[in-house]
Amino acid sequence: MSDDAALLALLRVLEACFSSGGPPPHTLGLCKDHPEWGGHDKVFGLCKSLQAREYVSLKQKEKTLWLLTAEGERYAAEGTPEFKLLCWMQEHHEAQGHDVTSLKAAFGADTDVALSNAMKLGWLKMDKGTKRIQPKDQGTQGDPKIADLGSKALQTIREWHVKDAETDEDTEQQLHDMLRKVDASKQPDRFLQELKKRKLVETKKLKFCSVERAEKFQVELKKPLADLDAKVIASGSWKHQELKPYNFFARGTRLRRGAIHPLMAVQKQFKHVLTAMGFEEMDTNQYVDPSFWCFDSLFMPQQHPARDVQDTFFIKSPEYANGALMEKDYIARVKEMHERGGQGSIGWQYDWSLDESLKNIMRTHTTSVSARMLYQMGQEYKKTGVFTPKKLFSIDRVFRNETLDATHLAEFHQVEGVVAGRGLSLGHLMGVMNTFYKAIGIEKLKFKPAFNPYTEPSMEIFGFHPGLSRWIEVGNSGVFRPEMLLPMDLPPDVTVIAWGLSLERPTMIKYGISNIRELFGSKALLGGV
Ligand code: FB9
Repeated sequence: MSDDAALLALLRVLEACFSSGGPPPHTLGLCKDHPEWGGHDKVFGLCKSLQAREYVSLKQKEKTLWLLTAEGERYAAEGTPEFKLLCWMQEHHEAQGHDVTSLKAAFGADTDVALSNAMKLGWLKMDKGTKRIQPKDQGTQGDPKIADLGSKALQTIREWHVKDAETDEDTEQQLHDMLRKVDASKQPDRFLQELKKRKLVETKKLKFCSVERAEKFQVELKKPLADLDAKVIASGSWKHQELKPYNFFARGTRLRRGAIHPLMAVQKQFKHVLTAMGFEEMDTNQYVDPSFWCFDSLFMPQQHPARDVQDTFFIKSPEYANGALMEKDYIARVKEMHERGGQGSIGWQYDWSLDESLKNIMRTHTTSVSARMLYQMGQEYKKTGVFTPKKLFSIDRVFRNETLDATHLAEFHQVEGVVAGRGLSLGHLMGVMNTFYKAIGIEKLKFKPAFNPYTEPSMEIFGFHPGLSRWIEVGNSGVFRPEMLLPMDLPPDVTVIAWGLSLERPTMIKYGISNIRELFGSKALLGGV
């Protein structure tokens, strides 16, 4: 039956109810009298629809229903286990009584609950010496002298529930009266609670409503005019039609539109925090770098495992950077520092190769950009004799030849903060990181000594995440080595502190993403987060 047909049928029935002068009809009775309308939920919906047209007014009501559980249905159909056990024991009479083991073997899984309830009901007695059990009253087969009132009570509740679900009256008192007839020795409400405790019955709240005539009630479905177009206005037909009230609270059509990528949302937050801390953003739009800036300028020896193909993407063409574009004196100072050290360092004591340093790679960290910036600061100092302290940051893609898994891709976005100034120490570094991480929601930090090839000392950073309620690794940090800074011609008392983290890890935590692949490609969770 279509909704309009059902609505018209309902209107006719309501017309008859309202005209009869009787009590207002309710959805339970309407549903019982008209099963063809598709059940109570459907009838409830039809009445709501008539209420929206101001044809009727609805009064929401609620009642508690008692109904049988699956176990209760079984006991109502087959009898309670305690009654069945009593009958079995009377049929299999043993003068000495029965031991529990033989009862379990003969009676099965229900034995424990049967014994416990039969003892409570006083149907059985146990010999204190032998622990053997037998019926107090040895009835005869077919006449156990005892009635299975539990099962009868369940049958009563089951039959009552069918009627109860169709009336709007509060029928619990009538149910009590019927249970008194089953077992006058029990208080009905206690009887019900006992059955509920044994999970044989349960209660359910039933919501329904009474239906009363409203101002615009009529036994026809006039569709209020929803769209006023030129034709309707010109013809004047709108004058004879009901206009649908304007719903100022209707939600607008959800527009399919773009969404800020989660990574970009977090990047924006981090940039805001770092800028507010006085950091300037470095120019990081060069993904391909000569190994020199990623490794050699950071005093990373050319044998370092991070420079293997297992960890780094080498560019096939052009395989080498143009060395002529780089300042020869600086390269010579880097070569000297790697081979023989100087100014207190013994260097790495190997034959440093220019060709190796000119191999082009996908940058493995944005620290290569930090190195370029620090070198420029050194050149500025050399030229002007003035050193200007700086706070710099970078957030951009870096590339690692990693084994891919749920938390690692061949690239990630590195966040790096760098502070160059005279006499900076680990204490300054801890202070800067406390400020930064507090601003992104990590109030408590712990620092663990670590090793980085280009910083000494170095620290792993751990933060207590309030949402995860546990400590997590939140980055790495350190003081750039003098062997990295001195070849840049920076003043000898200038130290540089730095720290790094990723964008992906905080983003995955923030948006509850467990697989990093959900952040990229066609599966990226854009509108969903
Ligand atoms: O981001 C990381 N964890 C993290 C960061 C922020 C965060 O925010 C909270 C919700 C608010 C939560 C977690 N990590 C660094 C730690 C781990 O995820 C780690 O397993 C993965 N690390 C990456 C390296 O993977 C190859 C994250 C990435 C990382 C590690 C170190 C640096 C940069 C990125 C660095 C550095 C550095 C050190 C010294 C000087 C200059 C730069």
